Amino acid sequence: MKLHPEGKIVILTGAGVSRESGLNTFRDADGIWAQVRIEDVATPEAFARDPEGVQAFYNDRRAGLCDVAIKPNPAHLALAELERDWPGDVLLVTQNIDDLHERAGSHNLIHMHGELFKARCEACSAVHAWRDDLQVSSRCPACGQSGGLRPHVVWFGEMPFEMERIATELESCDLFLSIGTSGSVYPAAGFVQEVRMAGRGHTVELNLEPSEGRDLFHEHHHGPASEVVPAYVRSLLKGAARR
Ligand code: BV8
Repeated sequence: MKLHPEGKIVILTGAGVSRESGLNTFRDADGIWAQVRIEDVATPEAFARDPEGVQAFYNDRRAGLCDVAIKPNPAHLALAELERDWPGDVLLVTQNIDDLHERAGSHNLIHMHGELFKARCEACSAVHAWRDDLQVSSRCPACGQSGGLRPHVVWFGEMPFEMERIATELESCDLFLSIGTSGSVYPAAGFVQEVRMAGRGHTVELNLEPSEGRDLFHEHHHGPASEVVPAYVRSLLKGAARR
């Protein structure tokens, strides 16, 4: 596949890219949804019904992400290097709510499902950086009200962030990489279809195993992200340097 060195690259990542950093995925045998039900912890209805239970679920994951052992792996680092060294635009859209892409050095980044280290006030909509536990009694630093602070995370049934910007980028990209995602959650799982319908971008899946959307990709590289992603980025950058 010949990619113009000024070509625009859009990358989608999922939980698989953070697996080798020590964070659980969702649908693997030992995944998060094997331990808790989506309906109990990741919907607005669950939060209305059991705010303490939902806060505890995210407090656990937020504390886990603060663990010094959790750090970017070679896949995160390779994607940051691609953004830095590729002559064209590189946009990274992640479904992940961890901060490993930022810590690896990625800047042009959209957290379409929100961020674990942020809290949003349902009373005044202010969004705050937040690394401690969130309680029902936690007060919003902006409006002072308690009872309305929630994780700044997109639950099932809620609209992901920056969907218009993502749609525009998908339509005009020359290369779409899907990394570490099972392709089972929409609208993210539909991005490859959007690229194919635009009729321009070359689509590549880099995943431990074939995803649900495997047949929609032109190219596949299966294996651990920390191996297949750096190898693929090296081949892209070598191709750009030759021109
Ligand atoms: C919405 C944040 C509408 C919370 C998450 C059709 C169209 C639109 C919507 C729907 C639709 N059909 C159904 C829906 C509803 C729903 C949905 O998709 N349901 C599914 C279950 C069928 N979608 C929604 O509700 C979305 N919202 O549609 O809103 C709307 C319209 C108008 C107005 C208002 C609303 C919102 C979805 C977002 C939910 N939030 N996360 C949190 O994190 O707690 S989703 C959750 O799943 C995570 O974000 C996660 O990232 C995402 C996807 O999972 P993956 O990242 O892919 O992880 P998974 O474990 O599944 O797979 C890991 C992969 O990695 C595997 O393939 C594995 O093989 C691989 N892997 C493992 N190890 C490695 C590896 N790869 C490489 N290396 C390794 N070492």
